[in-house]
Amino acid sequence: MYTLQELGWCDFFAQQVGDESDFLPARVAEENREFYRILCEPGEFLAELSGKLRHATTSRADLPAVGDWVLAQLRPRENRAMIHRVLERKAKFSRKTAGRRTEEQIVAANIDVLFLVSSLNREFNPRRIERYLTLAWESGACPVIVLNKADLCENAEGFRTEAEGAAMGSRVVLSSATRGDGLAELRANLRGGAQQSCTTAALLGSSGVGKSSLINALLGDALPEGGQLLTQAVREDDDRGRHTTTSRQLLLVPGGGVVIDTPGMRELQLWGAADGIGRTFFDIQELAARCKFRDCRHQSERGCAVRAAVRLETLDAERVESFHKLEREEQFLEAKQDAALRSERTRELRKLMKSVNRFYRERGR
Ligand SMILES: Nc1nc2c(ncn2[C@@H]2O[C@H](COP(=O)(O)OP(=O)(O)OP(=O)(O)O)[C@@H](O)[C@H]2O)c(=O)[nH]1
Ligand SMILES: [Mg+2]
Ligand SMILES: [Zn+2]
Repeated sequence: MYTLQELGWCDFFAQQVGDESDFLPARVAEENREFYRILCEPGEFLAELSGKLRHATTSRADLPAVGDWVLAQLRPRENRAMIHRVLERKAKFSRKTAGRRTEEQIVAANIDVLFLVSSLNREFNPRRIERYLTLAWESGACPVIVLNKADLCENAEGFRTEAEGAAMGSRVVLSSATRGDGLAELRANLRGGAQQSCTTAALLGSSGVGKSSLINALLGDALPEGGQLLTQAVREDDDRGRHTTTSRQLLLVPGGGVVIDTPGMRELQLWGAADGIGRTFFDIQELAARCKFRDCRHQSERGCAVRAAVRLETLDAERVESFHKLEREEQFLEAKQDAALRSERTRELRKLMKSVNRFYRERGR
């Protein structure tokens, strides 16, 4: 049994529900091909999409994702349910689907906070933090940088300073899932501000940084025996993880808050991140406004304020490189999206032409 509040329900979702009294609001806790594990007031159910909903969806992003609120019809005796509608999302963290397809993949829906987790060993990389931040700003959720495994590191404060350089004002938390550092701070972020509903946080980061370990530590005694999330030692030669978590999962934290565990991502490609780049690199944007030429590309132009800042060492050259790289990636993606849209239109036009031709042919008979 759950209350809607502890699952993260709020007015934003309530307002979307009309006179649909046959249906109950439920939250997607896990997704596995065509099956969904959903949580609602009466408990936990295994759900499928209704035929109508399946037919109405045109892209993968329209299908329910972990964290989504849906309207479902229950068959309590069988513990099964049918999903009829996906409610509009308050926020979503998306990336480009891994591989060659130009398609959006929703990593987590309706999140308020994103814990961007790194670990304080060879995995630590401010450039990766910038990439995560860029997508995080695009999501509508508030990013918090988490530097885990502080217990393994003698110079944790040094790492914090370096991370703060990439974070541009976002909060940075030092944590240790094994020793317990920072857990209170993470919990505080889950209690949220004035809103009456509970906060939802997703943990994102490379494999092996300790996302599942942090969740186990946050859930503590609330986990049933044997109910701990699976964790696994990292490879010794390079500190990388072994992709232990394989599917996304939503869990409730005792004392309030909802967390989403995610599998470590091998590639995090941008998806519609033009604004996110602007926010992540607002120091560079501000400098760019002072360049002599309005279309300055900060390469070798005269009067470039960005290059001047690099020369004066008030701006990190690698950060500028990271900015250029993400911008190029974003432009490339936009061009590909345009191409995909154009070929879609061409297909539609061809279909239309065929039916027009048929019409005239038949009339001419
Ligand atoms: N010393 C130390 N080890 C940690 C800490 N957090 C996690 N670990 C260890 O790091 C390894 C990887 O942790 P996981 O929690 O499985 O990492 P993950 O981020 O969930 O990895 P994926 O599921 O593969 O994405 C495990 O052996 C953990 O025990 C920490 O704060 N300190
Ligand atoms: Mg994991
Ligand atoms: Zn410039």
